[in-house]
Amino acid sequence: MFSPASTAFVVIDMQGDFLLPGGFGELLGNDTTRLHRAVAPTQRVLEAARQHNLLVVHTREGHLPDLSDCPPSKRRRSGPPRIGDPGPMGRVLVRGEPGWEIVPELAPGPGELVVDKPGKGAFWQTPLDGLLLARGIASLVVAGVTTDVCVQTTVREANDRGYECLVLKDCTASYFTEFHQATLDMIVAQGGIVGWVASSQDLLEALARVRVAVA
Ligand code: TIU
Repeated sequence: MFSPASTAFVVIDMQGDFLLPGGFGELLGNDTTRLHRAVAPTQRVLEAARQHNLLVVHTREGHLPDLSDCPPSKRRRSGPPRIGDPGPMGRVLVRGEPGWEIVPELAPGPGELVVDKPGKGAFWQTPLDGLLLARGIASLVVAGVTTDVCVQTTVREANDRGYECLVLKDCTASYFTEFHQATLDMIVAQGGIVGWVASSQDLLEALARVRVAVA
């Protein structure tokens, strides 16, 4: 049971480096249109989350300009171009560079949390767990990219910390269609071993019912 007061909407890494032409993802040979299709549904849920006063959390994957928070193993396996190398959108996955910014359609609003993370998971070396606990959050509705990398890692981290997670299938996306579906299947397998999956429409309808119930 997800109650709006104890639910956060978590939007993972909706950054130019993953979503836009000229970003890291495309430089690695990926088709960014596969990811960009998650932006419009996520925008609709973001608007609804704001209307219903859900806590909204945005995450950004990125590294310090001196790359001191980037394990050499991660950098070695990150390209070419590698993390920190120059590209059309600035240095790849470096904090403060144009490609690291969240895309304008999903820009964080006033009062929303923005969590910078050096890893794939949003809990590793970030204050996220403490921020959620301090606000009484027990459930996460999750959007973002990519389903099989940062979304999956974050949801597994959250599950181990006791959060109920609902992943929105049309608000997440992968460069690999089959990995997107496989990740969603893995999450709900064995009675929800990692969490739950629904469409953004399911969530919007549920939120509308809550509003009727409290009106
Ligand atoms: N945010 C995220 O998923 N980072 C990645 O590196 N994803 C890839 O799919 N490469």
